[in-house]
Amino acid sequence: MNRVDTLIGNLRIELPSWAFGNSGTRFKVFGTPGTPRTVREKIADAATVHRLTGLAPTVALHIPWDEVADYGALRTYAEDLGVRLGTVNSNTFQDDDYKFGSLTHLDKKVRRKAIDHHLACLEVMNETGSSDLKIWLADGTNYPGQGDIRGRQDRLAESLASIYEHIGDGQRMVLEYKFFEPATYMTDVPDWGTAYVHVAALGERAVVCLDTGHHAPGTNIEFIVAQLLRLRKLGSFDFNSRFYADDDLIVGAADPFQLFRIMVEVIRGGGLDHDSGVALMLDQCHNVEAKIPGQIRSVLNVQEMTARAASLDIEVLTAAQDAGDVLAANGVFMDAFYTDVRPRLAQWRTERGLPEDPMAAFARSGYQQRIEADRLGGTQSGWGA
Ligand code: AOS
Ligand code: ZN
Ligand code: ZN
Repeated sequence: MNRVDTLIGNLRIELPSWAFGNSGTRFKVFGTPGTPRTVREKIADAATVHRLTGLAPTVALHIPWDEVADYGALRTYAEDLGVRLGTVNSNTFQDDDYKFGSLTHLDKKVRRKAIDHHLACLEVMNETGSSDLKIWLADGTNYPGQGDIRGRQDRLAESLASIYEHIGDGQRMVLEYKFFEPATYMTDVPDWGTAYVHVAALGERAVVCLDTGHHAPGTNIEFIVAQLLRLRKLGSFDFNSRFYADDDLIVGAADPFQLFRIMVEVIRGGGLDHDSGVALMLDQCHNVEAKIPGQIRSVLNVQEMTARAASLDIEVLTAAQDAGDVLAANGVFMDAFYTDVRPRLAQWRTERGLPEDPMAAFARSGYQQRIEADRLGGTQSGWGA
C-alpha cells in the first residue's frame, strides 16, 4: 500500500456526543427538529456518520450530560450500531459549588467533590471500555488580585495527583488547556506549557489535549503539535475552527491551510502511525447548521487535509531544506496543500463499499426525515442539558 493510503487507512476521528444536541450562544439556543432526546439517540446519529464515512468509529461522552443508569447496556447498544464509546469528558463547570474553582478551589470540600466526580468518571470508563479521561477546567479568576496564582497551581497539582492515582492500566488522563473563557483574567491551565508541566509531573499515563480553538489569534499551533509529539505528550486533539474566539465551528472551515499544516506535523511526529496514542477528536457545536451533515463535513475535512499532508514529498522537501533553498522548500509544501485529493478519496470510499459522496448519501437516505418524525415529545438534549 502506498503512503497516502496507509495514513488514510489509519485515520480515526472521534465524534463528540454533544455535537448532535442543540447548542447556541449566550443569546439564543435554536431548537432543531430531530435533535436527540437521549444519549442513545446521540449515539445513533454518530453511528450514521460512521456508516457513511467509515471514519468515526468512536463517540465521546460528557458526564453528567450523558449520564445513564447502565453504562454496560449503553456500550452494547453502541457496539450493536457499529461504534464504540470513547473519551469520557468530566464536567466541573456547571455547579454552584465551582463558582470560584473546582480542582483549584480554596475549600478542601469543594476540591474533594471535584476529585470524586473524576473518580466517578473513571468508574464510567471501566464500564464503557473507554481509555481516556479528559479534563477541561473552567477554573480561573476574573480580576488581578482575586486569587493567589501560585497557590492555585499548587492545589491543582495536588488534586490532579489524587485523580491520577486511580488511572488504571490502559487508561490515560488527558489534560486540556485554554487561555481564556469563562475566566477573563487568569485561567489555571491556560497553555500547553502549563498542561505539560502538570502531566509530566504525574507520569506516563497523563498527556495533553490540544483544542485548536484554545489559543490566542496568530499562535503557531503546528509548532505546539511538533513539540508535544517530540515530548511524547500529545494525547489528543479537540478539532474545530474559529474566526475570533473558541467558536467551535466545523474543523477546516475557517482555515483549511492551518489544518493541513497541523496534519503535516501529526504525520511527521508519528501521530498517524498505528497505535500512536494520539486521539483525533472533534469538539464542535452546530448552532445554525444541520448537525449530522455538519459532522460528516467535519470528518471529511480532516480526511481531505490528511490526504493532502500525506502527499507531501518529504524527500524533495528535505533536499530543498538541506540546500537552503527557501522558495523550493516552500513550493513543495504548497504543492501538497493545493493537491486535489477529492477524486482519490471518492475512490477510496467506493473501494470500501462506502458512498462516494457521504453528504449526498445522507440527504438521500431519509434518516433526517425519519428522526424528525420519530423524535417528537420529550426534551431535546442540548449543550449543558
Ligand atoms: C471548553 O472550551 C472545552 O473545549 C472542553 O473540551 C469542553 O468540555 C467541551 O467543549 C464540551 O463542552
Ligand atoms: Zn475542547
Ligand atoms: Zn473549547
